[in-house]
Amino acid sequence: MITGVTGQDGSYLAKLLLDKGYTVLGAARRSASVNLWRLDYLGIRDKVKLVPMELLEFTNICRVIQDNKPDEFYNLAAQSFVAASFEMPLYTADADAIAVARILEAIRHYSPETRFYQASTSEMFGKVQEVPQIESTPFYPRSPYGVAKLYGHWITVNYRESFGLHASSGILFNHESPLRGLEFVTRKITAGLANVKHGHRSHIELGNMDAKRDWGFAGDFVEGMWRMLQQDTSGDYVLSTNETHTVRKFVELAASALDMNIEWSGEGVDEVGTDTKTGKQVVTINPQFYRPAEVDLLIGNSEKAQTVLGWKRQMSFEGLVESMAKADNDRAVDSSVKN
Ligand code: NAP
Ligand code: F7E
Repeated sequence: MITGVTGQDGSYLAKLLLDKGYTVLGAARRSASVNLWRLDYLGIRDKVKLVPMELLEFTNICRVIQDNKPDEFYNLAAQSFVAASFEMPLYTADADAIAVARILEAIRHYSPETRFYQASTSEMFGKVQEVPQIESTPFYPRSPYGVAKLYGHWITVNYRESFGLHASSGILFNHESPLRGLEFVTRKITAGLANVKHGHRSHIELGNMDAKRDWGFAGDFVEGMWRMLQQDTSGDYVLSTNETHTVRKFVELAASALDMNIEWSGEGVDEVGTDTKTGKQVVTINPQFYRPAEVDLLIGNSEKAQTVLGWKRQMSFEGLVESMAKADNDRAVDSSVKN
């Protein structure tokens, strides 16, 4: 069972498990029109059995777990956009923190043999206390999202230690793909620049260009999630690429994959990126995209995952940016994406 099956990671994980011969129950919240475009993109829409599940509704979670008693339960559903968490701190706490306790309680009572995976995050390191970050690095979250996820992490550890559940927490650094949501900076850049290239828009507006992230490919990271649940004992694992790059660097590589060449001028809110091939200003800064508190630098060390799980990322940073830019170029050609 996968919660968040309609999201980026949920869809890649569903594909991985189906390819391994699993029966996949995809827990999705009720909506007037359930968002299945990622499952369509991967060609698995008809292979995933959708089960209605709302993170905020304990009775719903209990019934679903009692009825299905899944062998493995991956909790990927969340309000996952950091910027939105500053506007919706209470909802984010309910969906990203308390919901984890709801699920663990239901597993404890109705299906204690179920192996549980919690989608924890490098955002818990926030204002980093050491470089690079590993499993034992002290946490210092910088957003309501990071704070909520920290509860989700520790309640997972606590149910493992208190009740003997096979409950693992994956502390995952940023992972992206052509299926990333459009509000996250990577997809905003690749979709935005592809649409600039094809004349659907004039430029893109970004926030903090100096932020550094450890960006990997989502398809590699879901493999690590699965490996965690195949271990005899549960635990906590960092998954990362062990490299870090600025947002500015991501823009440069995406532009290059789209046959553009960015030259920077100005500083801070006056910084501008010009495509030297057309002479047009294609990147400007809008302080609206700055955050009340920022995570300036993330870089992980996934040595434990490599040693214990035999996990290592496969796709390079450059390959990731190129694959996202190419996918968005194709989408922009048929002009169906205007973001
Ligand atoms: P995503 O694309 O934003 O997907 C989030 C999923 O959660 C969607 O399927 C969404 O359903 C579902 N959801 C949200 N609120 C819900 C609710 N109240 N009840 C039921 N379902 C709900 O996120 P992602 O990038 O795949 O990330 C997967 C998980 O990993 C998240 O928990 C995220 O916080 C965590 N994480 C992500 C990264 C990363 O870099 N991607 C890194 C570390 C941790 P709808 O389709 O209906 O909106
Ligand atoms: O921001 C900066 C922004 O929104 C990355 C989620 O999956 O990974 C993700 O969280 C950086 C930040 O991702 C814009 O300030 C500049 O420093 O793509 P993002 P995130 O906040 O790192 C973690 C690991 C998760 O767990 C989360 O669920 O880019 N930035 N300009 C911008 N960010 C956005 N979104 N938009 C901009 O215009």
